Amino acid sequence: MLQVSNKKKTLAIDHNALDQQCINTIRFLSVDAVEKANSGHPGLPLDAAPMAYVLWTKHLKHNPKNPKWFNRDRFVLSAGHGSMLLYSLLHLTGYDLSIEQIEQFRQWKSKTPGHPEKNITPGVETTTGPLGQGFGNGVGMAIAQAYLAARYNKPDFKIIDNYIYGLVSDGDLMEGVASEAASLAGHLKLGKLIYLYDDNHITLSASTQLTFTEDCAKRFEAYGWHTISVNDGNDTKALDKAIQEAKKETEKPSLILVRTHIGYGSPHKQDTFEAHGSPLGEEEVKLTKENLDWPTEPAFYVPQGATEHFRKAIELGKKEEEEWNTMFANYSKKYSDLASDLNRLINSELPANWDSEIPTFQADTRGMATRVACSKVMQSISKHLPEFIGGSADLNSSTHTALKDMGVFENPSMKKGDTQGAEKGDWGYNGRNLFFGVREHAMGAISNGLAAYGGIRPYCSTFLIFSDYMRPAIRLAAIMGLNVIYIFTHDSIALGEDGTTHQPVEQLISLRAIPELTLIRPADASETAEALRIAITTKNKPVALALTRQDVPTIDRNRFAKADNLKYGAYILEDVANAELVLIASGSEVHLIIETSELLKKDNVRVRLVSMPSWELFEEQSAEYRNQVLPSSIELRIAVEAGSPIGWECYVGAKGEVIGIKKFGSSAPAKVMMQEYGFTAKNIYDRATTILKKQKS
Ligand SMILES: Cc1ncc(C[n+]2csc(CCOP(=O)(O)OP(=O)(O)O)c2C)c(N)n1
Repeated sequence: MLQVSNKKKTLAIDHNALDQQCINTIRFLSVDAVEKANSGHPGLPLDAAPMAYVLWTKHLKHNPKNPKWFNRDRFVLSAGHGSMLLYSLLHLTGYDLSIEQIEQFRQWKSKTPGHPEKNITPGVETTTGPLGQGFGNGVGMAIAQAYLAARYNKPDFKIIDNYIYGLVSDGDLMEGVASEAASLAGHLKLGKLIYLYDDNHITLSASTQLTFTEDCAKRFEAYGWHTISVNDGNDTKALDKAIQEAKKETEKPSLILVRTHIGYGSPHKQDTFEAHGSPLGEEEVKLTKENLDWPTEPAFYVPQGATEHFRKAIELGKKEEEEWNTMFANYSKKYSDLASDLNRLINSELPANWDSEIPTFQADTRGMATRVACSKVMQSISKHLPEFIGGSADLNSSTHTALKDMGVFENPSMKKGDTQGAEKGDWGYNGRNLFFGVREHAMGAISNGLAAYGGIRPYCSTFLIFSDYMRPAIRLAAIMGLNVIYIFTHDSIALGEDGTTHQPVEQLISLRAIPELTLIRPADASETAEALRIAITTKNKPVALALTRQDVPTIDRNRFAKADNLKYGAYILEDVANAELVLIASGSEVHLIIETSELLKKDNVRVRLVSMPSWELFEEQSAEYRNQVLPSSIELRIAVEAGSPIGWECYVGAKGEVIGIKKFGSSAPAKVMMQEYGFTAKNIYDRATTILKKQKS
């Protein structure tokens, strides 16, 4: 019988002694690691250890010796600040995470960073820490699960058969992104999604009484979720029963609301925000250990019995994976095409013919918007790539990102309806068009989950201006190296009449500021095709495309350099012997520099034209190549881009100029906007003439 002596007494529960020992092992490994690092969050592991223990030892299907086994259950610690809870579980159940790594919590180059990071710690499915993101990631994983199951399972073979579990906190549920994602998950009836809510009534600096008093069960029921309440977070039997019930509910995602007490067992800090994010302190650690009948010495104590119990996961996981491998082998015999296709997806490989139907675009002075060209290319590749699924935040008719005839990812009880993109094809979990609704932030977080699950190449789309609504998720995709493709259209003030609020100015540079994200702003239909080729073939990195709303000419590639030079990030579009001036541009402004060069040629100015669709791709090239395109010997350079000029200085040099935008846009037709903001061949010509004169004088 465990009796906790503290100011707010919690219920005394009869625990099985081994369970109790294991739970306390999780608790005190976490507490000791935080103490040693002198930094971290002990409160959550102390309160959530019982639910995590029940989930990980009685339900979670995983193979600690092969964290990448495809049919494993996924576990998302959305409350990433509780990272030590996850590291304790990974260490104890036998992942490649030694006790030394636990002792190195939060230290330079350890495998136990402050918040969980995919690719650093084996078994961490997604990088969390920014609250709410993990919640959205789990929804994405559940969509990926449902899609792949619908596509590859057969009545006699449940090849894709796993759950997505998550641990979410007050902070997670307060964040808007979680509400967006929860609303969609409920609508989609994602029955394989099960979240445990650590309902401890305390956040970082206060009690939730000040900020978060709604009835969460009712809120989630209204979203279409199945909810279960567990009144005592230490009641392992009730927790087990709740998870069992949640697994039985196949048509709704489940939220298990578990009433816990932050910093459980700490005589002076339980139920206070002081337990949230600072070490308990030496004396309080001692008192807490005594209070929970735990030896005060040594630190990082793991009883032999607990190790043996947790490590059963290794044998069990091995057996489960072997059984699955046998099933897969039989599946391969009966459904060889499906099996090899799925294998290809799991290994992130492309089929040989994936790009065989990408159109070639002929020179055309009227041309087409790059968003339209992108749509054409997407249609041409989508039939070869079942892993290519995605959608927009209610902007299909503007971004043109629907995959024609590829169906709609919907809960199977939905009747076909009006989609504005009028996609034919199946409606159900095998549909390939995702309708995110007007939920950009969740779209970003869900796309990360789709990519993190594996087997999927997700794309998502909205206007470039609303990339701001997705930024936290884009940043995490970049940190994780996830293959998400962002299709941002209406990429400049040239979108016209929608006006100031819709016209991006600082968005291109703010995306370029995100490390490990490749941004491509193609100039015409041909460059757009190449940009998509890069997006699909890029491994372990997100790629964003910035596309025009307005038509742009399709460049004559017999006269100008070939569009496949886009892969170098910047390339010489047209050259002349002994060039004295370089005009550089991206996207729609490339056509302006072409026009300008005609004017300058009449004055016998020797102009080199450079198309620069991607800074990041250019920076990947050798110094030699970069110097060949933008040689230091040509000091007069003008860069033109209908966006913030910030950053272009390094490409134009001290004597160069940037024609960009330093203020917000305005509401007017596209042509007027471009004219008023100086994006005319005449203005570029005048600026060029001025700097040429200055140099000669
Ligand atoms: C988006 C975001 N905002 C703020 C923070 C800083 N932060 C970390 S934990 C936390 C609140 C913690 O409350 P809760 O989620 O209930 O966790 P608990 O106190 O129970 O550990 C905050 C504000 C964050 N990690 N992410």
